[in-house]
Amino acid sequence: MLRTCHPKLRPVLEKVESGERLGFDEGLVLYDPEVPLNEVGQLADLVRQRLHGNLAYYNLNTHLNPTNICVYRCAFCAFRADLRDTKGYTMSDAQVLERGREAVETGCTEIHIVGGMHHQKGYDWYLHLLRLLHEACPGLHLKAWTAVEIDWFQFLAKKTAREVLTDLIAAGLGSLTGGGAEIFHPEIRHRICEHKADATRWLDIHRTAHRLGLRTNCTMLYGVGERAFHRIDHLIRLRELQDQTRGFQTFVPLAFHPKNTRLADLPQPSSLTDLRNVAVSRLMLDNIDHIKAYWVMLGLGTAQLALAYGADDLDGTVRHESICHDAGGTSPEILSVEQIQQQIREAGCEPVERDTLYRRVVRDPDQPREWRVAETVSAATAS
Ligand code: V47
Repeated sequence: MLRTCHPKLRPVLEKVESGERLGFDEGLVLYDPEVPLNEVGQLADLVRQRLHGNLAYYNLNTHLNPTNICVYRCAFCAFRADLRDTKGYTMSDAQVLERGREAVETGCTEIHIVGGMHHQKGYDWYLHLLRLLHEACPGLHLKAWTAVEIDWFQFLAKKTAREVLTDLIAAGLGSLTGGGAEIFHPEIRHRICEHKADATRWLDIHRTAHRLGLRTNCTMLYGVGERAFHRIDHLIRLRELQDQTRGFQTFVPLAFHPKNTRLADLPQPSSLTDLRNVAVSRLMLDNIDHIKAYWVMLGLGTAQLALAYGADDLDGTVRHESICHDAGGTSPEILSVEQIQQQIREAGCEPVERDTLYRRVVRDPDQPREWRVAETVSAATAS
């Protein structure tokens, strides 16, 4: 382990080595620019190895954004459109089904569904989309919607979160994505997305989902003008909910892409900032199993490096991603299985294909599109 370290990091190091939880002020130390990134990274890597040994996870997935038309005007979003914008679209049932079929044919285990809050589409349309996909592709895990969408569905249907989630589960929902969390602190949230679900709503919806037995993910969007204390506040709010429910599977730090957004004058976070966020999240979120280095947002090189800074998951092969690419993201549109495995191997880890719920996936090499779940991949089986 670290023989010498920056004096400010010493008390944090002792706590991490003895497995003690870090507090708010220790989180701030991790973000202190005087504290070398490589030291914070080594601490995070120690925690990652304790949890996952040498394993790093990926899945085969595709994205589906049924519409980009959205009532909200989040300052960081380049994806959304107004109804009459030339780039505005809403997919037909046939297009949605085609996306599901393509996912099955390419061996995907998961479809990641998010989109705009379309003011001319009723609650029934969103339910119908899940039913359609679930009936046509029953083996595909539908990881769908953010808490912000659930909040919108509640408004449309005049139902509680529990009622909405129960309807969605009956229609085929498998889990919730972690999007829409942005930065919880009102000083920032009110500047970048004042009208949509606030931190309390976002957290309450995930709490309700967890109590219904749904697993969910969680995110933080950084680089939108927030400071270190806003990020630590965000991470601690997630950690507190996780203490109550244990329903979060993975945390995804999302690097802001400014192009085509109302925050276009902000710089895109550097790779060093990306790596520090990965490492700090691994160290602060001691009760969330996985930290995802989402290569689409981080770029392939940084995502690969992140596997040595606390991350243990690269997300998936991905195709049809729009949110990051509309905002100037230059990552490839898709990775092949061989490419994502190669990324992981080059980082010195052993690639493990997982399903959305982090169960190991097994495939017959002669029938690569077919798959089955083998066992739960957990800390206990990792080393
Ligand atoms: O909710 C929007 C963010 C999220 C931009 O759950 C932006 O496993 C950067 O949540 N620059 C959507 N970020 C993506 C997301 C996600 C991705 C991968 C895996 C999972 C998971 C979740 O992206 C949005 C918002 O927070 N976002 N615009 C932008 N310009």
